[in-house]
Amino acid sequence: MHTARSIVILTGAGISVESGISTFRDRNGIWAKHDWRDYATPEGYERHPARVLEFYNQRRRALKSVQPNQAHHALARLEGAHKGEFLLVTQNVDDLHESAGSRKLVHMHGELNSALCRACGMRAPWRDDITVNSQCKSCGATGFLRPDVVWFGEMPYQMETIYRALGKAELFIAIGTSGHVYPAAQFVEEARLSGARTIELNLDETENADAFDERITGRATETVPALVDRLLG
Ligand code: BV8
Repeated sequence: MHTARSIVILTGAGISVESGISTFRDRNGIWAKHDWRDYATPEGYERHPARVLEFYNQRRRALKSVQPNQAHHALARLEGAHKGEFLLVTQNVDDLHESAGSRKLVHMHGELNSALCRACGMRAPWRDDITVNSQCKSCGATGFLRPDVVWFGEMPYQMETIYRALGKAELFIAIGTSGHVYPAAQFVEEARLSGARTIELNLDETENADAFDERITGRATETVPALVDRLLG
């Protein structure tokens, strides 16, 4: 298996738990405290922009006090040592993969550290709070900035790049994702169609566990470094 020429990896909130960032659907997860319809949809934003902006401001501020964990570092090590093609697709909007050194990385659901202008479409790095009075650095419009994250009903980013990589994948690994959100939850099927071997790393059984050739149960900080050691032989 370590001879797999092309590897695609999908990560979800579970890989960041041990860095101190909550998941979405666990008992005390983000959606247990905030209704996703109010906080992660364009309609929710239109209804209460200030409330949604503050929800993301709090999560963006929290990034300043968390660090990547051994799972993030192991994936950066795999990317650096792997001779063939490699793509890391994350559903996470935190910056822990890039902080660990990952470069061949796609944030399909956007990033907390980026702002999007509804007036001109500008997407730009943004580490401060976004408020209803924030001004776009490109077009100068005030009050049109929103978090550059993909909400429900919005098209995820770089889907062509992702499907092209899945079409060539010989190994697909899903780490710390409940397999609940589409289209990410369908990537394993795409990879299988390309003949890839599929492995799922999670704390427990997920919704689409049956779609995987192999399932490794445990905490990401233990299972991911061990799998990377195995892949690098
Ligand atoms: C779209 C971003 C179409 C902002 C989020 C069928 C086909 C296509 C679409 C749909 C469909 N059915 C329904 C839809 C619509 C919808 C959807 O999937 N709904 C679900 C609820 C059924 N999908 C969409 O709307 C998507 N867009 O389809 O567009 C389109 C077509 C044309 C034109 C326009 C549009 C957009 C979805 C993106 C939504 N954005 N958030 C933010 O972060 O606030 S959702 C949110 O869920 C995050 O992005 C998150 O990453 C994502 C997935 O969650 P997970 O990462 O898996 O986290 P979760 O808490 O669920 O699970 C954590 C896992 O970790 C658990 O399994 C746990 O066991 C494990 N774990 C815990 N601790 C550890 C661990 N594992 C290892 N170690 C540990 N220590």
